[in-house]
Amino acid sequence: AQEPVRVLVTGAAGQIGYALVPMIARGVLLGPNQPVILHMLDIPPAAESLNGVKMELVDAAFPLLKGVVATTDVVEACTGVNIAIMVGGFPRKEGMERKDVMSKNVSIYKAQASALEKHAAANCKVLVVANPANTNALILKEFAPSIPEKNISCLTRLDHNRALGQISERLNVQVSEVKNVIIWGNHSSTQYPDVNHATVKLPSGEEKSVRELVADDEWLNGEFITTVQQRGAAIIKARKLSSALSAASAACDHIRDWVLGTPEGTWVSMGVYSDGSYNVPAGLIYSFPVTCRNGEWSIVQGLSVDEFSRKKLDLTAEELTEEKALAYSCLS
Ligand code: NAX
Repeated sequence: AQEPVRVLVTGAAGQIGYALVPMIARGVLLGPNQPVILHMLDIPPAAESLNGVKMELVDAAFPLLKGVVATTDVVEACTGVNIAIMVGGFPRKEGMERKDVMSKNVSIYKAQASALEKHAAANCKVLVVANPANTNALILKEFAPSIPEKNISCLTRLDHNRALGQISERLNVQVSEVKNVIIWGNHSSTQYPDVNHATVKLPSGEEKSVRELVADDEWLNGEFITTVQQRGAAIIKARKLSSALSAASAACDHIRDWVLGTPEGTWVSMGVYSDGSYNVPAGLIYSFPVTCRNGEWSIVQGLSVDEFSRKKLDLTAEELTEEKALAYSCLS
């Protein structure tokens, strides 16, 4: 039998946590043959609720779930974990300054970085979901210098999946036949959803470009982009709660593809440490198109970037540079 993989979920008593932990325990994250042990972390005010989630996990009798650690102790939560999904954070509340929210998250991610660095399994892979996701991941990277930078990422797969969904709805094709959209940059409203290389597989088996099939550049360069950028707000308006099941599902997609690989000819979007590819400043956590193999991502190289796209790549990079400066100013 395979050894169980230990998966940490922080903020596990929250909305996304509640949707995510059953997916992990069912094998959505690592496949139907991989046993898992769940490590769930939350803060003391949520301890009782976290224990309730643990009770439900027991009640669900998941065959793949070999153990549950539910704790408010960061060290206990991080010990021996192979995968860490960081969903816990400090949300922006009405009337709060951006700097105050940043400052709270910087201190959370600094502390959790140290705990992961000291206590996680060697080669632990980290996915940051909590906002500001890119910058939280950057802080985590800075304060866990012994974790390889290749192992630290943030979630933009939800935005990627939203873009696939919009194209699928517009063309009235199955979402599984749409591929190779790209989310560039920050998981914020400056992100750039790019369809210039995206394709659809037609029933005949032929692959056609999304631009050609949609045949409406005005929509693709306008409403499509803003719909994807503002989808989170639209969900809040409709549900009076922010996206949870789609975020949990995207987190599973992100880790699964990272660990098990992307299909031949398909790329996905991940927030990763920039090496300067596509003239994006090095040293930011920026969302790029990536393929994954043998547990490692690589940025897809050589895609053409037109003038329209260039401006959008730069705009979201500028925002991330500014966020990085704000985060650093919170450290001093
Ligand atoms: P909730 O407020 O429902 O849950 C957050 C949980 O984190 C709470 O249970 C809270 O007690 C816990 N928490 C707070 N500080 C903690 C700490 N220091 N250590 C451990 N746990 C801590 O929020 P939810 O809707 O689940 O969203 C979680 C995060 O995901 C938010 O930051 C949200 O902005 C972010 N999102 C990111 C997305 C992405 O695509 N990257 C999309 C969805 C979501 O908006």
